[in-house]
Amino acid sequence: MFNAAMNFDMKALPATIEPMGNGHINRTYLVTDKLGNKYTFQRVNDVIFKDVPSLMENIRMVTEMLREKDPDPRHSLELVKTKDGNSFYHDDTGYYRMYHFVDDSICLERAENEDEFRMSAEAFGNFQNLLADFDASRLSETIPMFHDTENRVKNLVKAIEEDKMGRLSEVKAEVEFALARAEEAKYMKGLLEKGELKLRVTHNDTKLNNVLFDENTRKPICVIDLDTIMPGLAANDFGDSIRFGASTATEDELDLDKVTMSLDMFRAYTRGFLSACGHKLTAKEIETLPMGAKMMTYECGIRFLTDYLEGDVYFRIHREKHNLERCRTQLKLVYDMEQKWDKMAEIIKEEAAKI
Ligand code: ADP
Ligand code: GN1
Ligand code: MG
Repeated sequence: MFNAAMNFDMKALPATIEPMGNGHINRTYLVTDKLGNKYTFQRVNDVIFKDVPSLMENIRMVTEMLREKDPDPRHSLELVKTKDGNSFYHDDTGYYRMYHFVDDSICLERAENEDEFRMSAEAFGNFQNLLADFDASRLSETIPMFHDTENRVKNLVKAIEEDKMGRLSEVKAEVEFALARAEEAKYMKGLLEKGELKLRVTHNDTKLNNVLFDENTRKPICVIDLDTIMPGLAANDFGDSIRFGASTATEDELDLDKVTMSLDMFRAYTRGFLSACGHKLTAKEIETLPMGAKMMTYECGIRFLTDYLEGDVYFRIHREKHNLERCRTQLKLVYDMEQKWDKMAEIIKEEAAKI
């Protein structure tokens, strides 16, 4: 890591490198140089992201645009270039990038209260506003069909048929639950194809730990994890946040009785999101927000299940059945949303009336 870090144009030589964060995809480190300056240093997962140079070009363009619109250095990520002026470094150990560390920032795995969650919604809603006039044709698709839920079902069916690890017999209940909802997986795509929903430039990975908060004020300062900025649906950005942040437990909670979708958190997020970007959304986009929540949760559940069946090749795991445990929380949340469906729709209506 030291060798790779040495290629970046830091203010002094690197002194320490320590692992940081809880992302499932990249390897993230905190680098401190000999003058005490801090940097976020990442090895980008090039198994998942097949074209890292194009991905880094997306990030370069987007971070430059964000910086033009809001020059406060704490409000957007800023790449540290390599000594020869590139936005990433590549050698036979992988692809690396570096950002200036955002001072006095923390990442939250759980919101402590509704206010914090509402503020994270404002951060993601504003982020979507800032990207609204970004020309989508300049962006590469970093993971094809990323939120094509129907295709995610196809991948699950393939994993079931192959049963590479011989794990299928252990996950019969999860498979049955997932496949019983396969038709619904086509719903959002159907609306898009009929022209009832539109593509926007979206973040696509809006979990709470992809926003940096100020450690003193506990207010959001900066949206991070820009790897999946691509054309997408507003309801999916809304929904992925609900999936993670409105849950009453962590993504890998073992006691499923603890896992429910909090309607109070759902309302708080809705309020924040609509206050930030609701005026730009069509009536159909607003109406489909609950479906975005359900589909992002369902999709994430079946992605964890597929990965478990395929031998844990995508998401980083920390224990043997981690992906299965994560899958179970997501499917429990889907079930809980189904019980609360009418209430969710009502909350959306009530909050939309206030915009
Ligand atoms: P991944 O795709 O693996 O999630 P991220 O870019 O989201 O990669 O970084 C992984 C994690 O590292 C984040 O969820 C967060 O916990 C932590 N992290 C990244 N950048 C910072 C930062 N500037 N300050 C504090 N934590 C950070
Ligand atoms: C991954 O990169 P990270 O850890 O923020 C994943 C998301 C999933 C999430 C589940 C590029 O997010 O799509 O929703 O895990 N990111 C990618 O926690 O696949
Ligand atoms: Mg992340």
